[in-house]
Amino acid sequence: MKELKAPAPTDVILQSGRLVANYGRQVIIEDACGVRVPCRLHGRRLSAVCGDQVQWGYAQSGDRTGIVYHLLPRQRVLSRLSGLGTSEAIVANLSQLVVVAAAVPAPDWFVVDRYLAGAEWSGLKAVVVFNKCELGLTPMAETELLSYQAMGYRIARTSTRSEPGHGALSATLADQISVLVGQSGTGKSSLLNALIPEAMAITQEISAATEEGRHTTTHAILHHLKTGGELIDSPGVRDYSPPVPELRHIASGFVDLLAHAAGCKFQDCLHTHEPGCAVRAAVDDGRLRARRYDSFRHLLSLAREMHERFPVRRKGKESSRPRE
Ligand SMILES: Nc1nc2c(ncn2[C@@H]2O[C@H](COP(=O)(O)OP(=O)(O)OP(=O)(O)O)[C@@H](O)[C@H]2O)c(=O)[nH]1
Ligand SMILES: [Mg+2]
Ligand SMILES: [Zn+2]
Repeated sequence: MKELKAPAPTDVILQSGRLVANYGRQVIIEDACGVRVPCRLHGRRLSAVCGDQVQWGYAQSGDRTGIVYHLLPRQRVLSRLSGLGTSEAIVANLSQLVVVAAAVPAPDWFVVDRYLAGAEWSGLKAVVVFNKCELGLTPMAETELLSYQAMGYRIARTSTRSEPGHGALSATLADQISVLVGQSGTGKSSLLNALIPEAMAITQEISAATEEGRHTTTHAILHHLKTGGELIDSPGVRDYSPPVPELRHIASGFVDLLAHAAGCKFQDCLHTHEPGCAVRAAVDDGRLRARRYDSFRHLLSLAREMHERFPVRRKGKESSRPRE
């Protein structure tokens, strides 16, 4: 279908707003008074995500649908690594990532680790939620949660079916701009509905055959919390990787690993095979969990593969230099 040509922005009285839902070229903007207005994006090159601050206006007086003309600069974005090795924004202008795992579907802790690494690289706070607690926690799940807590992340055990409910989660959300992320079917939309009943987000049972979620939520939508702050529900994933930085910076996504890296003999140690690596020593004597180290190695391999497949000009050569 041929796209209608929108008038030049100079003809239009522009207003500030925030994009609160994105359905491709069709979006919902919240204006300065909190009114939600259906809009479409101007031109094909403009691409916006939930949370974006925008400038929009009506092309003609009497129009019911507005047009978004400009995006304002983004702060703290949740992005993912695309198949072409590029960074794709998912949600913009956040303060906090809420990573939801659950008793079912079986938790993929590597996915949780990668969200946490992404949060570190984007300067976002992070909370780890374990939902469907009334079904019980395996010893492995308990160990993982306590280990995230020991790293400094806030954790919350929740259930939308029974006590302890979602009180601990609610406290972590006040005055934050948070996004719920994680595997499909962990109960992100159910938690949103428990916290904000007016949200009326669609939820759906996980598949009995595969014990995986059915990817029920298809678009990110922002909702206001009564406690102050906002909560964004987002589509669940099967897998996730953040955009990968230079190899030597991968360790900064793993706060427990980074705590040991200062003791490595080489300043730009990659913690794989270098002599005098304090990180590997910590894994060997049990001070650093082997599963987290494996997670780090997976992300390092992915980064290496991406840098080889999609080379970019990088400053300096990665080399090992002894500490001064
Ligand atoms: N037993 C139990 N089931 C829950 C709980 N919370 C949610 N569920 C169920 O889990 C299923 C999936 O919930 P959703 O809220 O749709 O999950 P989601 O994470 O939003 O899924 P996607 O939108 O696909 O990412 C539904 O059948 C919910 O009723 C809980 O605390 N306990
Ligand atoms: Mg959902
Ligand atoms: Zn090292």
